[in-house]
Amino acid sequence: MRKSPLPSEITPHAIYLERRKILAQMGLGLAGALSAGAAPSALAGTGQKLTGYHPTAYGQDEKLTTYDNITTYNNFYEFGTDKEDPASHSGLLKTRPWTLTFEGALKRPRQIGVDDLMRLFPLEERIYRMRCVEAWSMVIPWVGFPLQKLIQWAEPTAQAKYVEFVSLADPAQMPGLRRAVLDWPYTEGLRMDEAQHPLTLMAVGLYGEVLPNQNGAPIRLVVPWKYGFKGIKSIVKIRFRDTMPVTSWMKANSAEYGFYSNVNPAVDHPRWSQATERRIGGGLFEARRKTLPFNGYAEEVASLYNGMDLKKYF
Ligand SMILES: Nc1nc2c(c(=O)[nH]1)N[C@H]1C(S)=C(S)[C@@H](COP(=O)(O)O)O[C@H]1N2
Ligand SMILES: [Mo]
Repeated sequence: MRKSPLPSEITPHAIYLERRKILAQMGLGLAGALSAGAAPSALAGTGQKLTGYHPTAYGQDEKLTTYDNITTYNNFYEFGTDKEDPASHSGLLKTRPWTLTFEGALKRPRQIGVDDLMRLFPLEERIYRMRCVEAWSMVIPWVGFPLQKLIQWAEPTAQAKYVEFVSLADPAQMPGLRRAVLDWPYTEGLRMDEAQHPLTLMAVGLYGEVLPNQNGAPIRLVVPWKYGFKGIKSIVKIRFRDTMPVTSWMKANSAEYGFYSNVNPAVDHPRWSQATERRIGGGLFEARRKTLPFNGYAEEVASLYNGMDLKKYF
């Protein structure tokens, strides 16, 4: 299976950070992530450990959001529009067997099961700052692999300029589909170069465990320099296209949600400011934080948008 199994069989989230510290001291390349002080979690988690994943240098020198907050304050409208709905109503989601279908501009259409996929690519842990368009943020230790690798494997043709992602839409498993809050299935998209950027992750876990359903099990997208809604959950289809996909949020309200949706404190949402954000779990008296261009990842990604008017292409 995956390379270099690590002593990562430790269960309680309470000692999670301690483990990371030990790994760092062992010289396993964990940088900057010693964000001590995340509170112990009262929740059990999925209980399914992911083993053999590599800690990486992608760490934020910031306190991790607690497991409880990450898994009970969610947006996953297929299970309802309240923040607690996904945790309460995603219990029926069946995440195995799970097949990803690849179609469109590629050498040949393909399908692969999610377990086979996880065997193909070594898993990494990456701590990313996440910023929702609703002006709140979290710091999440994801486990996954770069989308770049999956794209290489899928062998798109030169026609592929965009990648379109499609979530599962099964009313038997997803009670939120009864309401037409969005044009189901949830779809998202990236430009090919965004999709192939090394920061763009396909996540299968968090806090060292298999993703809970409410966070997009069994596999979801994570694009840390874009607003959270680009991080489409429970993906069943990936389509390579020569034209820009029209995403669910663009269909719902194209004046408020553009294709790019890069985190940009200088471009307000028409109904609220994007200049600051509230860190989830910060407590009543914690000051709002200044939102950073590209959510703090400008050094890595700003060059993708050279010469583009980011007020126009919001
Ligand atoms: N299929 C699907 N994916 C989705 C959503 C959704 O409603 N359906 N919500 C998005 C939004 S708005 C956010 S902020 C993130 C939240 O991810 P999290 O709950 O794991 O923090 O998921 C995104 N992915
Ligand atoms: Mo969001």
